[in-house]
Formats: sequence, structure tokens, C-alpha cells
Amino acid sequence: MARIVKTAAAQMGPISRSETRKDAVRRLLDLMREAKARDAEMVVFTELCLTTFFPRYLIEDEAELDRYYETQMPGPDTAALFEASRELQIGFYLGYAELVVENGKKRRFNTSILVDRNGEIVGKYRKVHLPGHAEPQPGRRHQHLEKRYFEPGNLGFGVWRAYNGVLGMCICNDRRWPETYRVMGLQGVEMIMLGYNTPYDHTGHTDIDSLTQFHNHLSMQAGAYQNATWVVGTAKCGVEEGSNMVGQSAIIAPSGEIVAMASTLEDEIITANCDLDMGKRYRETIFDFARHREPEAYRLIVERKGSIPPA
Ligand code: ING
Repeated sequence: MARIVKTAAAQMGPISRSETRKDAVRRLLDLMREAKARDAEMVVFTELCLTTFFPRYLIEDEAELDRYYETQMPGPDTAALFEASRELQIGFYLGYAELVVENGKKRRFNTSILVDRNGEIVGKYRKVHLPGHAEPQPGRRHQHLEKRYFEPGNLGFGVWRAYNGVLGMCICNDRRWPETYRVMGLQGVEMIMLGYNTPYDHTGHTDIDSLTQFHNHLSMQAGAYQNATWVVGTAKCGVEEGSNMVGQSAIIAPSGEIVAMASTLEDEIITANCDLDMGKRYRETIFDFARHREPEAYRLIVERKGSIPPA
């Protein structure tokens, strides 16, 4: 019996700086209901999906900055999502800015959670790869200050048994790094969910930034194929407060093929019937880690034997 998970990606168009959490949650609820209407069992929302992408601003007032974070999950404004999840029997991935106080110290993370069909939190992930800078960069129209507003994630790359399979999470820039997928691949992940806010002007180098769309799918398709896993990538996109961000949310099979893709730069649901057993056929042939990743050969690689001789 194939283990099919009917999966939705809930792409979001821009969230303006003036939009409230309640406004954003209202949009997420509409998307959740549309996903359910299409028979989805799980809906993948995007990174930092409760507010505008605030790392594009230099925010020096701590009280103003704190307003972009959740101190409770679920909290007063997000509880409706968990209630709808239970009522509709549909789970979700949600990206948000997390503020916790530990030993009297505020700690800030770019976080995602996996919630099951009964509205229970199954797992939590904190973004490891934080792009951009800690200090504002001169001459940039939009800043990218994730290193200022978040600590690197301290939970590693976990996987969880849910939806009759093994699921993992990452966030945005993580999808560009092979380690992200491999660490979960070595744990037998069958589906990786992620959200992204990806502006077209990130590096400031036109030749690189003109490949933003290509690199978005390249990263996720390669990660999916090389680790025999489904990858669901959900965008926050469109022109958000003047920052143009890539869309093309996608559901990608272990073959590396894009089986569903968004075609707007707005709130949009895409769906696919994801057969979690599809990855097994790749792991039993091309990517049989036990047979093809030779421990001794890998030891030499890890020890960097055969590296370039000193000049
Ligand atoms: N955003 C971007 C991302 O990794 C970026 C940053 C954009 C990096 C374009 C490289 C190229 O998709 C976040 N939030 O990580």
C-alpha cells in the first residue's frame, strides 16, 4: 500500500509592514481551508509568515524589534491556526520569529514548527544558515540583517515520524547548503519542508542575482535527488515593501522533478500526492548509502587526504 501524503504548499504574496499578525493569520487560514478543500493532509506555509520580512530594515528600538517575534506558540494571534488544524484535520509547517528568555537572557531564532492533523506540535527547527550581515551595509536599498536579529539554530537538523513517514524541516538559506539535506538524508528523511523569503538583489552582483530563480530550484532539486527525498519549498514572494522576492513555490519529488509549481506572485495553493515510498526506490539503487558511501574512502576524504599540496 503506497504511503501517499496529500501535500499543499501555501505560497504567500507580500506582507506589508503595516499588516497585523491577525491580517496574516487570516490569510493563512484562507490558504489552509483551500488546501483542505483540495483534500490536502498537510500544508507548508512559508518562512517568517506572520509579518513582513523585517530583516530588510535596521531596527534599533528593542521594543519595536520585539513586536516581530512570537513569545508563545500557539499565542493569542496564532491559536486560530491550531484550532482550524484540529477542526479540519490538516497539519502544517509554520515559519516564525521566535523570542525566548533563557537564564534571564533574550534569545532570538528564525524558527519553524511541524504540526500534526490534530493541531499538536510534533517538532521544532531553528534556522542554522543565517545569510546577510549583522551590520547594515552601505549603499544597499534593502538590508539583510538576519545575523543581527537571530542566533544560529541550536537544534540541529532533526527528523520526525509523522504523516506515516519521516519528515524534516529547514528554512530558506539552509536549502542552498548540501549539509542540510545530507544530515537529514542520513537519518532516512522522506520529505523536507521549507519556506523562503528570497529577494532578487541579495548579493548586489547582477550576474549572480539574475540567476536567483535558477538557483532557487537548483538547490532544492539537487537536495531532493541526492538524498532521495521529497522537498516542499514555499515562498513569500512578490514586491514586498519595495523588495522583489522570487516565487515559484514548488513540490519536488525524490527524482528531482518539480511536480507542482506556483504560477503567481500572490497567495496561492499548489498540491501534489506525494508517495513517500518513491524515495525508497532511489535508496535501493543509485543512492544506497550503505553500499555506495564507502566508510574508508570517506574517512580519507574527511581527513582531506589528497588535498592540494602546499604551494
Ligand atoms: N533569504 C535568501 C535565501 O537564501 C539569499 C538569501 C537570496 C541568498 C539570494 C542567496 C541568494 O534564499 C533567506 N531568508 O535566507
